[in-house]
Amino acid sequence: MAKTPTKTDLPQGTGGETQQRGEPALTTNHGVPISDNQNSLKSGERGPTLLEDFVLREKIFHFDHERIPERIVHARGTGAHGYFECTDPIPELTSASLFQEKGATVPVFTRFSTVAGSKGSKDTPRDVRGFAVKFYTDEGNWDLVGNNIPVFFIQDAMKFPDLVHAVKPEADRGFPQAASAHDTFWDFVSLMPESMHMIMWAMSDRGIPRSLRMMEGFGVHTFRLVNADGKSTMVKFHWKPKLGVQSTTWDEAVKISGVDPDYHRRDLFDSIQAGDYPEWELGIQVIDEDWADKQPYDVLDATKLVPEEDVPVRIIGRMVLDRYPDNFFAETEQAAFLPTNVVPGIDFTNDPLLQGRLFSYLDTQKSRLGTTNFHQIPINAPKCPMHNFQRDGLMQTHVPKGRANYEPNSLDEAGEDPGPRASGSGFKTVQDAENSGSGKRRVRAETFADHFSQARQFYHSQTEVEQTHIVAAIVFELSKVQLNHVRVRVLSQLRNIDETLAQRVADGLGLDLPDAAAPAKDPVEMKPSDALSILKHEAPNAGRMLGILVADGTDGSVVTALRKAAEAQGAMVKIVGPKVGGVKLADGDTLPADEKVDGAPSVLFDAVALVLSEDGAKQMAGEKAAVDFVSDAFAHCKAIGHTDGAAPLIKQAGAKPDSFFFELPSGADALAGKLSARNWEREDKVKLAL
Ligand code: HDE
Repeated sequence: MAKTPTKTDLPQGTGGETQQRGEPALTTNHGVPISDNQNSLKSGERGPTLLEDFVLREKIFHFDHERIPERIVHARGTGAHGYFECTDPIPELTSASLFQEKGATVPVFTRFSTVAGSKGSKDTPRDVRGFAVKFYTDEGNWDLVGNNIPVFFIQDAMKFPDLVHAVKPEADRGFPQAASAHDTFWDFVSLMPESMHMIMWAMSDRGIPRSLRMMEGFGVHTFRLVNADGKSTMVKFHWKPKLGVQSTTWDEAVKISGVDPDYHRRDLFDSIQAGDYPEWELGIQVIDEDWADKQPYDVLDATKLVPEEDVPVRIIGRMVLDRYPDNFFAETEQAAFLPTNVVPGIDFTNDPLLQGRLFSYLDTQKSRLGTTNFHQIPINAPKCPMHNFQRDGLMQTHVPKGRANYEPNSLDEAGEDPGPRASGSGFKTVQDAENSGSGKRRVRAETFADHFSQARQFYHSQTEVEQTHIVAAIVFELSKVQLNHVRVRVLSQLRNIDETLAQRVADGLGLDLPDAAAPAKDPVEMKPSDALSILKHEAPNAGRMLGILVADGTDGSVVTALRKAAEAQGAMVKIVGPKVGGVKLADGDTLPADEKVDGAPSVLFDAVALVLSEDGAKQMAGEKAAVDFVSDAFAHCKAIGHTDGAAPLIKQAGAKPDSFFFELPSGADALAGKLSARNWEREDKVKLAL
C-alpha cells in the first residue's frame, strides 16, 4: 500500500496553502474548495497546462479585469470615513434632517483628490484639490462635492471639456503629467479671462497644500436651503480645518513628490491610525438676495466668491474623519459622488456651472463603474430605506419580491404587496428660484462680465510673501510654456489684475510688457479681504512634525526635551539618523532611529533639530543627505534647533543663523512654538522663490 505523502514528499509548493490554524478554506468564486494554490494542472510533470484547469482560468480571468477606468478628472485621491455633528441647528433656514438637532450626527465618507493627474501620479503637484463629502442622512445621501478653492476656472459647463483637455497631458505627446505648467493650459486660460481669478488662487500657495488636514473646503456654487414652510435662502458652504490652513513651498512640493509621492495620503492614514482625527467646521454664508443684487458680481457666477468680511461664515457643524477604509478599491475607488444627491431642505441655484454638473456626474459613473446599479455598491448605498420600481440592469444585487414593478397598480386589492408610493413630504424643487428670464436662450448674463475685480482683490489681499509666491509660480509655469504668444497673452491679462504683478512676471520671464487685454467690463476696486490670505492667520502647531537629526555621541536628554516640547504643542517627532538601527548616545545608551537620513529629507518635516556632538556633526558634514537636510530646511525658511556641537554641519550646509535658529536644549519650547511658522525673510537670500 502506498504510504501517505509527508510534506517533503509533495511537489514543490503544495504544502504552503493547506489549512493550518482553522483559517477559512480557500475556494473558487463559486465556493468550490481549492486543494492547491501553487501549481496549475498539467498534462504530465513537464507537460503543457490544460484548458480544463478552471481554478487557474478563473484566477487569471478575474485578475485581468481588476482595473476600472480612472476618473476623467480627480483621478488621484484618498478618502476616509467619519461623522458630521450638528453644533448649531438651522431649522429656520432648512428642513434638512441633519441640521435640526444640536449634537445629532450622521456618518460621512470624504474623498480628497488632485484634479489633473492620473491615479498613479503624485500627491503634491501644483493643482486644485477636490474635497467631496457624502453625508448618509436618514432622508438619503447628500453629496457636497467641492474643492479647496472657493471659485472655479469657468462660468459655464459648456467650457469644461475644453478646460480639462487643455490642462491634461498634451494630446500629441502624452505629457506633462499632473502639471498645469505647459502650453495648452496657459493657451486656453489666456484666451478665457474669466479664469484669471481662479488662476490667482491656483498659483498661490493654496495650490500646494502642506496636508489634506490643513486645507479649507468650499462648495463653490451658491446653493439654496429650503425651510419647512418652503422659504428658500441662498447659501455658500465652507469647511474650516481645525489645524488651520498651511502650504508647502514650491521647492518642497517638487522634492516631496520625489521622496514621497504618497505624502498626503500617508499623512491622512497616519494621523487617523494615531487617533489624531482630522477635523473641520462646516460653515455657511447666508446671502440676502436684495444685497446680492447690489454687488458688482453675480452670486450665480462660480468664478466669484462672496467676501467673508461682507457675509460672515456662520459655523453650524463639524466633521471628524476617524476611520480609514478597510479596502481602498472597494470604498475610495468605487465611491461615486453626485452633486444631484441633495436631500429635502437643500436645493440648487441656476449657476450654469452647477447646472451642467447636475447631469455629468450621474453619466460618468456608468462608464467608470460599468452599471446603472452603482448605487448598490456599499460605499454609495444610502443608509436609510430605499424603495422604487427601477429594476434589473447589469450587476443587479437586489432581489425584489412580487409583481409590483410599475405604478399605479391595484395589486393590494388582490392582497399583494403594491410597492412604494411617492409621499407629499418628499423632495420638492424650490418654487421661488431666481428668475432666469423668459424663454430658453444660450446666453451669458451681463452680470457675469467682470472677470478681474476679484482676481485683483485676491492679489491685493495677500501678504508680500504670498504675492511673491504667485509671481514665482506664474513665472515658473510660463517658462515651461513654449509658445511665446501665449506667454504674452497671459501678461496682457495680468495687467488687468495688477500692473506690478504683470511687470514682475514680465521681468521674471525677460519679456516686455504688452498692451493690456481689453476687459469685457472694467474692474472695480474691492476692499482687500484678510480671509483670502493664508499667512495673515497664525496656524496652530498641532499635527506638525519635527525631524530630529542625531548621530553617535548625541545627548539623549536634549532629544527627550524636544519630544516633550513638541508633544506639548500636539505635534509629533521623528528621529533621523545615519542608520535606522540607531545611534550610540553620549551616555552609552542606544537611540533607535525612525528613518535613515537619505530616506527622510527635511522636506518631510515642518521644522528640524540638529542634536549633534561636534564629532557627530563632523561625521554628518561628510554625508550629502545630511548636508541637504540642513540646507533645504534653511532654504525652505524652517525653524532650526541646534546644539553647540552642530556648528560644523550648519557651516557645511551654508546656513546662516538668524532669528529662526534656536539653541538647544534651552530653546526647545521656542522651536516647538515655531513648527507651523516660516522665516520668510530668508527667501530673499536663498532666491529659491524668485
Ligand atoms: Fe467635477 N467632475 N465637474 N467639479 N469634481 C468629476 O465625476 C464636472 C467641478 C469635483 O472624489 C467627475 O465621478 C463638470 C466644480 C470633485 O470622486 C465628472 C464640471 C467642482 C470631483 C466631473 C465640473 C468640482 C469631481 C469625474 C463643470 C468644485 C471628485 C469623476 C460643469 C465645486 C469627486 C466623477 C470624487 C469629479 C464633471 C466642475 C469638484 C466628470 C462637467 C466647479 C471634488 O463627472
